[in-house]
Amino acid sequence: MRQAILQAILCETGMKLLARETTVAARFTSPDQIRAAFSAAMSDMYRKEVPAYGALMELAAEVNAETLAGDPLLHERLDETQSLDRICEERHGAIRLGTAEELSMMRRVFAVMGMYPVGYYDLSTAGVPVHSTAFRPVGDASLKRNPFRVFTSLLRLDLIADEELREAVAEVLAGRKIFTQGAIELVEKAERDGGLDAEDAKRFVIDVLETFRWHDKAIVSPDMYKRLHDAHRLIADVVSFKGPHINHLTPRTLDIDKVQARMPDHGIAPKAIVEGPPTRKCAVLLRQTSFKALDEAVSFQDRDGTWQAGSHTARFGEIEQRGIALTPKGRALYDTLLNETRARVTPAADGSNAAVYEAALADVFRAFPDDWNEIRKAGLGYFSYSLTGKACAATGRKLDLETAISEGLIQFDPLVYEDFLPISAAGIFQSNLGDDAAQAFVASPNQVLFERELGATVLDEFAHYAGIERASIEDCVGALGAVLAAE
Ligand code: OOG
Ligand code: NI
Repeated sequence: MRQAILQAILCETGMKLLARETTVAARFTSPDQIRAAFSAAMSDMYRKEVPAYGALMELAAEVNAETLAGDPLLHERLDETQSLDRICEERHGAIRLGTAEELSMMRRVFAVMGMYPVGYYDLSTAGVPVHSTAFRPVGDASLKRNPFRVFTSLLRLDLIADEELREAVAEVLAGRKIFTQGAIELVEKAERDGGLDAEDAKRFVIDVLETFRWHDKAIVSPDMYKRLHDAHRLIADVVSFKGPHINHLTPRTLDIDKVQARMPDHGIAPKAIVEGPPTRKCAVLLRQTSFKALDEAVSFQDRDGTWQAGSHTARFGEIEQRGIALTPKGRALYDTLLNETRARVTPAADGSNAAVYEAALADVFRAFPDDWNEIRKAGLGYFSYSLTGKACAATGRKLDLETAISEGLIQFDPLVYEDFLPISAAGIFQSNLGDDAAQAFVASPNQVLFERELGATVLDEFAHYAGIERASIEDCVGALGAVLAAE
């Protein structure tokens, strides 16, 4: 039954993962293991390159330990539902790509690590000329093993009005190779053989890491950099370098307000406000804050071959707190309330009205229930159901879910939101691209174009959460030996 539901719910990519899990022979290193190794290697690299990231990781670990010590119940529930190990290991990163070829190759690279494109994010509405997806593990076991995600954006050349510039950009991008030959060969090998052995997996991690590395020598002239930068800072960031440097890595915290408040004590200047929903008892979706991008020394080669010193700002740090995944109904309520708040107070980039914004946010969000059972009963969030262990004479009995819950046979826990939020993402982009970076683009979501560039469809996040929820109910009912009555 569970298999049937999963088959109905998971799209193409998810199915490939399931098929793969059942066919992979023991001689291969599992995609989950490769992903965990890659995430750790990336974190080590970024920590060396951006020391403030290390400081933020330490701060997050300190706050997480304190939060758990102060709340034994939280400790117990986390252990049961998502595991502490997972939270300490957890992080996401982001990259920005220039061409469809880069994006589709990146999809194949991530697939070797068990990461699949989930969701479509249009950021043109928020003044950033990109559209994006998140590559992440999709199965429950894979997420538990290591939930590393990479928010991946593709530059929208079609949104650059200046035709001459558009052509110059296309020419620079066509000339660069962001993957090593070794990485390409290993991807082809993994696709052909159905996996990589331990030795190849190790080489794969080392080779793929090269694509994400920072380069302090630009591939464009100082003049070209200026033209790109004047068109949009993001365009300069995507086009001027040999590869799509990882631009941030984000640890997960259990108390983002504490981290935001303590950042200055650790020598980190946070952005003005925390993006996303307000502080609540029952955390929903995703709350994020970041520190400003560093001004880094970069050299540019002139036409006569001489190198000129300059600088570029791109890399920053971010922290996130994750809450429950919302249903379409819950998400619509979230979007309405966020829009209402922003119609009342638009947060200023300099932080001058941060307190007023936060008060308005808290006030408007009182319309969103702050109790798990209320959220569940109103159909606003997704939950995972499990047996409480209470003995029951349920065999053959017709049982509905609510009765099973009220009789104490079945319990529910919120499903963690594993994805991103476009308005928050735009706020994160803006805070590190510079406050003057937003430009008015014609709102033009184009998922069809994105999927063509990607060479695959993206997984629908809502269908995915609904499938996990439904499968957990079927499991409980099956284990109770009962027949779930229609409600
Ligand atoms: C991506 C910004 C989006 C998030 O956490 O919402 C993001 C970028 O700056 O490239 O990472
Ligand atoms: Ni991020």
